[in-house]
Amino acid sequence: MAAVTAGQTAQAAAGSTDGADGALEAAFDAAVAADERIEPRDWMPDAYRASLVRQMAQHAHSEIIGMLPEANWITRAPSLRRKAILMAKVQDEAGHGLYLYSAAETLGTGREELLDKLHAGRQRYSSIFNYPTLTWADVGAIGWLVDGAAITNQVPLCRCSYGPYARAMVRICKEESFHQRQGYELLLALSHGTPAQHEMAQDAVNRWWWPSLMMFGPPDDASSHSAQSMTWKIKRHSNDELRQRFVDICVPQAEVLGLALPDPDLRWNEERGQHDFGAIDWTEFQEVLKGNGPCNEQRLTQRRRAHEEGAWVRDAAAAYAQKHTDSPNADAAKTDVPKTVVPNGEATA
Ligand code: BYC
Repeated sequence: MAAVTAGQTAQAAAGSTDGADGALEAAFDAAVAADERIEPRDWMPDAYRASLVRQMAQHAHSEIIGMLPEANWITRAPSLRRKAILMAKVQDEAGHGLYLYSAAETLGTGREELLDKLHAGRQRYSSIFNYPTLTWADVGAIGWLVDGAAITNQVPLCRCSYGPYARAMVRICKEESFHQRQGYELLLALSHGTPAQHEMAQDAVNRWWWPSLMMFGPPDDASSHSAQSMTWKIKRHSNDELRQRFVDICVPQAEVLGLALPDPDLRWNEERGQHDFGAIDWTEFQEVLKGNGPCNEQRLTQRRRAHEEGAWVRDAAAAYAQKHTDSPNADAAKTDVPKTVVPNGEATA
């Protein structure tokens, strides 16, 4: 963002007058209105920073908790090909978590602090990961519906006003597209397989459809953060707008899959040019948010255990980094960039 410089940020930190604060806020508002990106060293309102940390932390936590239900199926994947694909997908989710924790760090909130809050149950992760993965078809339903909903929600986040979050989302969305396709292809194979496989695919879709619609958050009139987040261009669309977009995308895809969406009220509305759909059970959503979903306790217990069991990896990485910082050759090592040989034979740094 050009309008508010690092110098101005320093001035604000040094204790500016109300007038100077007002000028910084006006410059921030103008930058957001002009669709410029806000960068880590730019001045920003405290509430903007806090809201971003809240959303980005929840998003990062969802990525790493989201690894758990699918990872359950790695050992039971029905072929080597399916196992390799699923392992790659689960690894991608870990990577997404890392991009997002790093992006949150640019706002002055460390990964340790965020993980502590997750493990203490003081920060949220997506409601969707509190449902069980009962059969292999659930891996397909998660890819098609859960990753599909995630993409619908996240593509607009590539234009989020906060630069590091927006840039992280570009790569995440590309990878999520691959995830969605793998789920769709898996369900297509099952749906056109034996009657038992078809039934398994239909059962998975029946169980994941409604929770996927809840991923977009509460209805607009109950969404406490939407209005402010949209003014700040953190969010570009409301929860209900994105939910509707997702339903409209899924209906023709379900037809190609040969699977029914479990909603008797789902039908095309000629006048609106969109699908009408049935009422969502918001009581269920609130219960899951309160910690009373089918797997809330199991997910958090597993996550805490994974964190404890990974302590030796963090310790080893820290010891390795320290060894290289202390080494007399540390400075030389930093400038010793390996050379890459390009096909025409030239070596580049
Ligand atoms: N689950 O004012 P609202 C993925 C909370 S995909 C739990 O509308 P906002 C993945 C909300 O935090 C999933 N909590 O909030 C996919 C707030 O509570 P607090 C992750 C929810 O922020 C495949 C309250 O309800 N994606 O990672 O304006 C494989 C009121 O809501 C949920 C993202 O996080 C929910 N579904 O809008 C692996 C995308 N919905 O904080 C991984 C980024 C709402 O006041 N996030 N709440 O206590 C967003 O776009 C927005 O935060 C939301 C909610 C649309 C989710």
